[in-house]
Amino acid sequence: MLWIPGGTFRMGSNDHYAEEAPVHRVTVDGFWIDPTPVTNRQFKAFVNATGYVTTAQIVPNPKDYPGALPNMIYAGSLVFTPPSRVKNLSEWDQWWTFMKGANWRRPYGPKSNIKELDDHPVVHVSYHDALAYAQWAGKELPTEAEWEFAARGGLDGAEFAWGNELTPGGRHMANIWQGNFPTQNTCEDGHARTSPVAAFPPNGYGLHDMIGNVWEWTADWWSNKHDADAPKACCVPQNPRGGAEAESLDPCQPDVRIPRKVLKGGSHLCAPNYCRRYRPAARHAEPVDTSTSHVGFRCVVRAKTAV
Ligand SMILES: [Ca+2]
Ligand SMILES: [Ca+2]
Repeated sequence: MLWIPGGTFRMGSNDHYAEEAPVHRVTVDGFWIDPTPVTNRQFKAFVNATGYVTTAQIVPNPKDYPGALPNMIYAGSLVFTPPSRVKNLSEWDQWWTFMKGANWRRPYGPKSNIKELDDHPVVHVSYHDALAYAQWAGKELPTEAEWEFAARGGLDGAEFAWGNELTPGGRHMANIWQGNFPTQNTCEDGHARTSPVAAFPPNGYGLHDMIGNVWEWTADWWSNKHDADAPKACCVPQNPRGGAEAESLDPCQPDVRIPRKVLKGGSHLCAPNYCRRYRPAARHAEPVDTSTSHVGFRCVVRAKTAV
């Protein structure tokens, strides 16, 4: 793991999506963080040691999903399935399939496997799965503030984890999407789906894949926007822990009572024409039970405060 010295930084952005605003100062203590997302090789060691079964491998309880069609209640996970054409960019079910039998060992469905993917990030992990791994490893999941501070790599206020240009000198700095999402993936960065961790340059703190490749779970409950900046330096929040669980529920799905956590960093599906979330300030709400082919995680260890 790598040590991230604590500090005060400007969290969020006023220049993109509403949920990233406002920019506000936050202080975090120093902590250790994994240099890459957790890989299939690492997750396999955890499952071999514990017999752990992931959320995607368990048939859901219909009581948790009022209104769900009975024929949609099965063990599976969301797999990105590129369509040949789309009607619009607002209906995501045109490119996401809740695929029976998809899970971390079978990332693209029952006939797929991870034989060649040992060094790729583990995917199809719910928040519960990420937390179970962290606890087994004697670690924790980062808060959103810790994650964003680490992702910025010491470049306070910069647009990207590496500076203010998406592809400085034409160089691809992260595994994202080039072309017209979701029908055309030109793969100029060399990867259509996940990439081996550390295939792209590290940021200023030596961390790989903070941006792109896979979204990463954080420990914080979702909130629709950030708090206002503190009026004085004395009042800057220290080690903030996100919003309230009850307020993280999805207002568009009032019958479903699954709280949502903050995802960070964007993924290989983030594209300039659709989802410009390949930035440290970007954030996304994800229900704790949901797993997909583009969400993974990494862990932290906090310095123990002297008693
Ligand atoms: Ca790519
Ligand atoms: Ca990432």
